[in-house]
Amino acid sequence: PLDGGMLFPRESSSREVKELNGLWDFRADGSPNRNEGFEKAWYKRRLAETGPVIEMPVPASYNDITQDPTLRDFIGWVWYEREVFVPARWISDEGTRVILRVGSAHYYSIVWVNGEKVTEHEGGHLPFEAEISSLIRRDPTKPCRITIAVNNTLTLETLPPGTIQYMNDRTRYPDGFFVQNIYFDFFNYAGIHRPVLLYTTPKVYVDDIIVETNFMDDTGLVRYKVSVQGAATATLKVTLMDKDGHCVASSNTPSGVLKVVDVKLWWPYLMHENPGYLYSMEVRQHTSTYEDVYTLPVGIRTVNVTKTQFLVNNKPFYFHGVNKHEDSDIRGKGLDWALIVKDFNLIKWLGANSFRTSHYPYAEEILQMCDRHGIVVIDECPGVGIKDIRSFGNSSLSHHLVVMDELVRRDKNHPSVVMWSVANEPASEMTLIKHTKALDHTRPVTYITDSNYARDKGAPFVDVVCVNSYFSWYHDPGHLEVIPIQLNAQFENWYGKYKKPIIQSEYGADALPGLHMDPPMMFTEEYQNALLQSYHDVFDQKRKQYVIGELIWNFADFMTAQAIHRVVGNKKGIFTRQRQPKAAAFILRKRYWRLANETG
Ligand code: GCB
Repeated sequence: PLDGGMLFPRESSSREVKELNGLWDFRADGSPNRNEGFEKAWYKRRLAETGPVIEMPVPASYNDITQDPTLRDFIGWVWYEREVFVPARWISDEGTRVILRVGSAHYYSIVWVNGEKVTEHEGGHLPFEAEISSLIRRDPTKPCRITIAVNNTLTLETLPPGTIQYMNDRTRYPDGFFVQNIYFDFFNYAGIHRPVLLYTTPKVYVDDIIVETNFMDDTGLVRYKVSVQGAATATLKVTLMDKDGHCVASSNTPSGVLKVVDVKLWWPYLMHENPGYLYSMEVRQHTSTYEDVYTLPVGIRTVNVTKTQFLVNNKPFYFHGVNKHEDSDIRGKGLDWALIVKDFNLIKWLGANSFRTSHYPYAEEILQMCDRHGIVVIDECPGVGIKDIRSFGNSSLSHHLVVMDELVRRDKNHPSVVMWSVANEPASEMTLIKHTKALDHTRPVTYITDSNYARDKGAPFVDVVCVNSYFSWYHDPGHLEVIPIQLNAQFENWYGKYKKPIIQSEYGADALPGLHMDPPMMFTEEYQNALLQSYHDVFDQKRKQYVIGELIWNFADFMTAQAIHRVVGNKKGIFTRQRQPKAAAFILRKRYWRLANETG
């Protein structure tokens, strides 16, 4: 169980937010043991006083920002620092809590304020924060110096895991040479990937809200629980408002059920003329001295799974969507609003109604857009590349469980999130699935498999079977004619054994944009088209039975480690990395709009 909530920082009449995005001072610790920063306590003084610094944008991966190949491929600690003036009113008002929050940093982070350590956090993709009120009050005349050291080393204890391999043969490798082995297929981007900010709350504050929704006939039911910190008793007022700001239900207890007459349900994109309907739940709590207001968007919907169907609001939902990555030129995995909005426009243009957050939790800002636009999400944790590590042991599993705790804590209230994925192609699943089900009884749980249906250890425990397959690509390369028989067999075997609905969670082929051949050959746009179409023919036979979705691998080309099977990254995108369509994008567009009309 985690300590406290992790509500997304929002401004309100009682809360202020100050973004610290922009240019930070930066230095990679290139010393042989990567430990000079700690030995010389770089956090104690300004970073520029302990050695050379460069300017580094936040949020962004640092890898592609400079012309230096050692920084692109750097493994170890990097140091970020910036100074900020904290508004005097925040400091002088003893009733104000000031919290420093990092949206995500990749992977291990330690944070100091004015040379004093305030927190550390293991793992990327998820937020962490520290209250720094007393620290900034100690010397209110000084600007506040924030130092963040981030280490991207992956080991058997991290998620995703990796190994460090030292090459000690001095006839073949330079002194100190080592490599970071990874077991996943995307570039190991690092740095501060999401916004860093300061925000305030009053001393007595709304710490967490849990919302579960349901409906009966025309009445929506919002079961909620509010936790308040900082006072034994506080008066609470919970108001649910519709889009026009009209109160539709209210209460004054910390937990309860709000009843909404003539409910407007949250519907997926293309399933309803008004998708993504959100109410606002205003939680207002006060004591004689403090008042705090936090407003949470709430979508009222249900999710259920039968033997053959996935139901949203009791209606069959067919996933026609994409797998994504947080990935783009220059900024790597750094949050970028222009990219986010462009991607949503492309998703809608495609007629896609869903995506899977392969292979890690995406920014909350993205999930909020999904809530608003009705894009359905399979929310995946960073459990990727764990099958290939034979010695994958308990220490990693216990960290994996904590990551699931943090993921559910962060994303539990998003109506767009309809299912948790505990891992991609893992080796040991059962504990994770049970743990996640205990954390959230309202959502189905899955993991993504590519293993043999007969040997699979996790399938008996999941609600939905998610299968990746690459027929006529990794298997029988160049032989498109195997797809009908192999894909049919795949579906029949999995369904036959487990009697659970199936999502084709990955399928696809690399295509270099502009490369053409007819008859099709691998890596041409024609081959990608032909492969997708063969898959689609089988989907169409099975989708009326128990196949409940298809997610193309991948929405866009993305960067990977250098390898002989990757030509500047993975090219299975239907869009290029710059988000221009390949021929396959038009095939999927036609198909998805047809599916939307048939099933929507
Ligand atoms: C997979 C992985 C994905 C890879 C993809 C590929 O099964 O889940 O991360 O990128 O195959 O293209 O090889």
